[in-house]
Amino acid sequence: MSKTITRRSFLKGMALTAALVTAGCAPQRDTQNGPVSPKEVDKWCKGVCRYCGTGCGVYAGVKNGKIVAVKGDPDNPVNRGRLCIKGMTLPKILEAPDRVTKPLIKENGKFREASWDEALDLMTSKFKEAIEQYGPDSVGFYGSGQTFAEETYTVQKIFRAGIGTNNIDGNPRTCMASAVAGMIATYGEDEPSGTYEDIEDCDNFFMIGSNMAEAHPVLFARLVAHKRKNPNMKIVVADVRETKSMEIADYKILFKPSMDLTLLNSMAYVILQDGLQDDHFIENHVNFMQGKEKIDLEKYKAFLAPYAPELAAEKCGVPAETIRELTHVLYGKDVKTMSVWCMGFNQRISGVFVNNLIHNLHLLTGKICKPGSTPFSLTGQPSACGSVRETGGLSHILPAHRFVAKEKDRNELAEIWGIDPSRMPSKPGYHTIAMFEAACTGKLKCLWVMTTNPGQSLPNADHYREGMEKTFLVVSEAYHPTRTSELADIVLPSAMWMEKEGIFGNGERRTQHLEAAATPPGEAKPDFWQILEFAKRMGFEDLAPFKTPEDAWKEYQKCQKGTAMMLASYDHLKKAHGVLWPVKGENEEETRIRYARPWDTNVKEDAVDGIEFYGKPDGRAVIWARPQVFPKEMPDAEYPICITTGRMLEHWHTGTMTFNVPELKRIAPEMVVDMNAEDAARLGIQDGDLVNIISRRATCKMKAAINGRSKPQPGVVYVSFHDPNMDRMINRVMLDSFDPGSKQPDYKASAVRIEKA
Ligand SMILES: Nc1nc2c(c(=O)[nH]1)N[C@H]1C(S)=C(S)[C@@H](COP(=O)(O)OP(=O)(O)OC[C@H]3O[C@@H](n4cnc5c(=O)[nH]c(N)nc54)[C@H](O)[C@@H]3O)O[C@H]1N2
Ligand SMILES: Nc1nc2c(c(=O)[nH]1)N[C@H]1C(S)=C(S)[C@@H](COP(=O)(O)OP(=O)(O)OC[C@H]3O[C@@H](n4cnc5c(=O)[nH]c(N)nc54)[C@H](O)[C@@H]3O)O[C@H]1N2
Ligand code: SF4
Ligand SMILES: [Mo]
Repeated sequence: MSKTITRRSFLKGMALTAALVTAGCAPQRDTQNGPVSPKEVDKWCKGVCRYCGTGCGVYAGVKNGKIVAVKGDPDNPVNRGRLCIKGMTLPKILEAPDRVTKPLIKENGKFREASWDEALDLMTSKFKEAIEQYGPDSVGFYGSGQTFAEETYTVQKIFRAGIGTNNIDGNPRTCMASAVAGMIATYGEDEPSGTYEDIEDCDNFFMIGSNMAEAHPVLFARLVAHKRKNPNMKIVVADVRETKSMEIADYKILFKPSMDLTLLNSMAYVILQDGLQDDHFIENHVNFMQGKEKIDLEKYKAFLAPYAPELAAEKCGVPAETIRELTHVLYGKDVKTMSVWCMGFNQRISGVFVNNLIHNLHLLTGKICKPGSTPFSLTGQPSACGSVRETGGLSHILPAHRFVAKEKDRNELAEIWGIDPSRMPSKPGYHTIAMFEAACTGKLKCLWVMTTNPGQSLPNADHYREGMEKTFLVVSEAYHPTRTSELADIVLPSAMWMEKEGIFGNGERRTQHLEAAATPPGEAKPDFWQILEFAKRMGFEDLAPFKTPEDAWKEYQKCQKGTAMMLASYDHLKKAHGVLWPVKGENEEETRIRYARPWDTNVKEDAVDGIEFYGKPDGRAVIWARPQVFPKEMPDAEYPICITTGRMLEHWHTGTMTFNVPELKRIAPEMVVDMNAEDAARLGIQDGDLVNIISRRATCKMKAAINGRSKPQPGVVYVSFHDPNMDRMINRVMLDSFDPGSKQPDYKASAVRIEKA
C-alpha cells in the first residue's frame, strides 16, 4: 500500500512530534519541599538520559544531594536541549518507594535484610563452591546495555581471566546481536559508518523495522525538523502495522510479517534491472558472496531473479509498481539516502540476513561513506554499543571489537593485562538463551544478573523463569520486587543513573560521561563497587586494581590502542558533550564518517576514492546473496494470527522505572493488544473487551484496542512488553526461536489464537 502525504497528515505528524518531544527544563516535585524551580538548585551536573540509545545529553539539577530537576543539554549535538517525555521525568525514577536500599537474602522462600558483608560472602562462597565442584563454566554473568562501560569491562575481565569462563552475556543479545553479526559479515567491523547528522544531510529517508516516533523520539523530532525545512524530501516508512512513525510518511508501506527479505531483495533486483547501481563503487569497493562462496555480479543477478517485483509482490504484500517506485525514490541516482532499522530487523530468526540485505542496497548504489548517504542501524539501549559491544560484554567477543575465537586477539589482551595467555579461556561461553537453558537443565549453578530483568524480558518466559529459580541467582537491582529479583537468592541494592559516575556510548559511536550527582538511597551501591568487592572476595583483586571508574577506563583505553576503535580520554569526556570514536591526534578529534577519508584516518592514504572497508582483508565490503527465511512458527489453522511485540513511547522495557513515574503510568497504566478492526469484528471483539491471547506456551489476558496506538494489518496483533502483570506479561506467550548466526531471539513473530475472554 502506498500513500502520498497530504498537508493535513503532515501537520498531524508535526503536532505529534510536539507532544513527544519538548525543549527546555522540567522542574520536578521535591517530595519534601514542594515544587522547585530550576533556578533554585544547588548545581547542575552533566550527564546523559538513562533510557534509549539516542543518548540525549542532560543536566541534572541537584538540591541537598538529590536530583530534583532535569533539562536537555543545549550543547549536546544529539538533542540540542530537546528531551522526550521519559527524559523530562527522569528524576522521578530515583525517589520511588520500591527502591531497594539494603542487601536481601532469601531464606525458606522469604527475603530478609542482610549486611553487604554477609550478602557478598554468601555470594562468593556459592560461586567458589560451584567452580570447585563443577568447573568455571558452571557460573555465569548476565549483563546489560544499560550498565556503564567501566562496569562491563571490569566484570568480563574477572570472569574470563579470573574465573576462566566466557559465560558473559547480556540483554544486547536480545537486541543488537543480529546488527553486530550483520555488520561484521558485511564490513568485518561492528558499529555504523554514519552518524545522526546524516538525518540532516539526507535527501530521502527510509525507516523499516523501526518505530522511531516512539522508540527514538528525539531523533524522530530531528527528522521532522528536516522535513519541515525540506518539504520535497521523501520519507518512506515500512512496517507490519500502521505506527505513529507513519504519520509523517510520504509512503506508508505495510508488508507481510517477516517478508521484508523478499521486499529488499526485490529492491536490489530493481536497482540492477534499471541501472541504478554505481558501477565504479561496485568495481572498487565490493565483493559478492553466497554462503561460503565468492560469486560475481552475474551470479548475484541470477540469485535475485525469483525476487523480480512481479514475483515478489504477492509474497510480501507490496504491489510491484510500488516496489519499483520506492527503489527509484530511495536508491535512484544522485539522491542521498539514509536508511534506518532497529528491532523489526534484528529480533528475527533471519535477523543477520535482513541486516545484510539493507547494507546491500547502499553498497550497490554507493550510498555510503558520504554525508547523508548511509545505512544506519539504530541502537536500543543507552549503552549497548559503549558498554557491551565495545567492552566485550557478550560471550563471543572481547574488549575493543576483538573475538574470543581468535587466538591472536586473546593473546593481545593477555599481554595488555599482564597475564599468561593460558588464563584466557578459548571455549565460547553461553549465549543468552543457552545460558538460561543451562540454568533450566541444572548445568549453570550460579548466575549473576545485573541491570536487566530477564524474568520478564526473555521469550518463553515461564520456562526460563523455572531455570532462574533452580540456579543460585544473584540480582543487582535498583528496585524490588521485579520479575527477576523475586526469583533471586540474593538481591544487591544498586545505585542507578546519576547516583554514580560512568561512561555510556550511544548508537552513533558517541562516548559520553555522566557525573555522579546524587546520593543513592539507603545502602545502595554502584554496580562498579559491587564488581570490585566480588573480585576481591574471589581472589582476583590483581585483575581489578581500580579505585575509581576512571582507573578502569584508563586500562580499557590500553586495550583500544592499535585498533580501529580508539575512544576519548576521561578528561576529554568530562568536558565534552560526547565524542564520536575513533578519536585521532592529540586533541582527540572525533570521526564523522567511518571507512572514508578525510574523516577516518584508519583508511590508507592511497585508498581508491579515499574509501577502505578495513575490517575486511582486501578492504572490500560484501554484498550478500541471502534468501527469504520464514519464522519458525507460522500462523496455521489452530493458531491463525501472527503476534508481534515491541515498545510504546511512555514506557521502558519491563516498566520498573516508568511505572514509577505517575505522568507516564497515567497515560498507559496497562498494556493492551492492538488488533485490526476486521479481525476483531470477525471474532466478535469490541474495543476494550478482555481477550485471551493463546499460544502453544501460555495464555495472556488483556484488553483489546481497535484503532489504538497502532493499527496492525489483518492477521497481525501487537503487544508492548512493558507490563509486569502475569496476565499481561506477553513474553510468556512468545516463542524462544533464535537466529542461528547471531543467537538473537525472534520477538517479532509467534503464532497465537485470540478469543474473547
Ligand atoms: N519508549 C521506549 N523507547 C525505547 C525502548 C523502550 O522500551 N521504550 N527501548 C529501547 C530499545 S532497548 C530498543 S532495542 C529500541 C527498539 O526500537 P524499535 O525497533 O523501533 O521498536 P520495536 O517496537 O521493538 O519494533 C520496531 C517495529 O518492528 C516492527 N515489526 C514487527 N515485525 C516486523 C517484521 O517482520 N519486519 C519488520 N521490518 N518490522 C517488523 C514492529 O511493528 C515495530 O513497529 O527502542 C529503544 N527505545
Ligand atoms: N516481547 C519482547 N521482549 C523483548 C523485546 C521485545 O521487543 N519484545 N526486546 C528485547 C530487548 S531489545 C531488550 S534491550 C530487552 C530489555 O530487557 P531488560 O533489560 O530485561 O529490561 P529493563 O527493564 O531495561 O531491565 C533493566 C533492569 O535494570 C534495573 N536498573 C536500572 N538501573 C540500574 C542500575 O544502574 N543498576 C542495576 N543493577 N540495575 C538497574 C531496572 O530496574 C530494570 O529492572 O528486552 C528484550 N525483550
Ligand atoms: S529520546 Fe531517548 S535518550 Fe532522548 S530523552 Fe527520550 S528516552 Fe531519553
Ligand atoms: Mo533493546
